[in-house]
Amino acid sequence: MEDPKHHVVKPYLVTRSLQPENQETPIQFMESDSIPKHLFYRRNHFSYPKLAYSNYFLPINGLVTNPILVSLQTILQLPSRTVEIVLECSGNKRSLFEPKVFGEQWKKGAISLGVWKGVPLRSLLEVTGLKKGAKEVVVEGYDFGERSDLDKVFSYARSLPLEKALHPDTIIAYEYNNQPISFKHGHPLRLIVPQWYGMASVKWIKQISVIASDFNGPFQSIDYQYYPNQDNDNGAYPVTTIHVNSTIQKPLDMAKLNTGTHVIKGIAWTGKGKISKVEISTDHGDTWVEGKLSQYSSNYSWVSWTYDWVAAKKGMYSIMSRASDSHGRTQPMKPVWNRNGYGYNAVDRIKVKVE
Ligand SMILES: Nc1nc2c(c(=O)[nH]1)N[C@H]1C(S)=C(S)[C@@H](COP(=O)(O)O)O[C@H]1N2
Ligand SMILES: [Mo]
Repeated sequence: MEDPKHHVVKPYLVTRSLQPENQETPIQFMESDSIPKHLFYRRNHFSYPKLAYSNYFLPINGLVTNPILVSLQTILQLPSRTVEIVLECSGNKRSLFEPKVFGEQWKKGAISLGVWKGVPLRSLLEVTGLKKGAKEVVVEGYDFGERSDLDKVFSYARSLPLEKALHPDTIIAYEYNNQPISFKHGHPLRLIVPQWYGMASVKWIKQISVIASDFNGPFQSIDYQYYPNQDNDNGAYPVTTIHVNSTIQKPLDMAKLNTGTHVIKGIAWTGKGKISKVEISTDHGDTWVEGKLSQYSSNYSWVSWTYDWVAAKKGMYSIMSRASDSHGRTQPMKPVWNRNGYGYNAVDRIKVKVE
């Protein structure tokens, strides 16, 4: 007898670059509401860091009354918090911008969903206390390297305004989906910032510092800014909250289908409130019908949606999905173009041929 296990067909990460390693989740083939760690997209600016966990301590310093050096053991013993979040790279769907922009040419899979467990950053800042004038909390990772635009070595570091740093759901995470975070996703500790694009969720935390001014590291003041213009930096503003968005998972783009009923399905998510509706169009956006939304599994998760489409006539169809959230935000027909290609959230579209 043949072992049927030999014929199980599985999805894999899709490689965008190897050095550093950037890979996307095969989002079209994700059925569940949680992405297993081996299919979680990977976004790195540098080579993976080398660090010794055996004697890992986390320093928290700067404008605090009691600077501390916390051990991993101590962190694991503090009261924990669990958050299920959509982590989306702000460059997700960058390849769809027109005119095209430079950078990782992500398709639709620089996004994942799963459960993180850790200690609220707030709890640690309650231990250290904050001095007067404290404005931002800088989180630095262990990874570092050169940048093409500056002749110095930088580590990956980002700051949060105090308000976001002190939100109870902003956590220093040590587990993903009930297991220690895997190395490539930030072991032993990574920051998790719900509702903000992924750049905020710093992996491999080396140090946390409280500062009195706006942090101006290059991953904050040069990268992760929306630059509206091609030739100058006028009007730049920082990338923060995730835009309202949706992705069609089925059918696949350019699929050939029979006449008959087909389930159109996908996911929708937002960084503000919740998804209130997803509309689907099968006629180039002339008419729209509401899809059926699944239950929210938690405050910050995505929702799945479906629509039973009766494809009666042969021909080519353009299928679109358009999500709206409880803050009155709706996906625009055209994306807001910006030089670095962040925050793409135009209505999602595919084409199919019914024959
Ligand atoms: N230390 C460090 N943290 C980082 C990054 C990085 O390159 N180094 N990339 C950021 C970006 S841009 C994203 S989208 C997420 C990706 O997290 P993942 O690789 O676990 O998917 O991590 C963020 N945190
Ligand atoms: Mo990202």
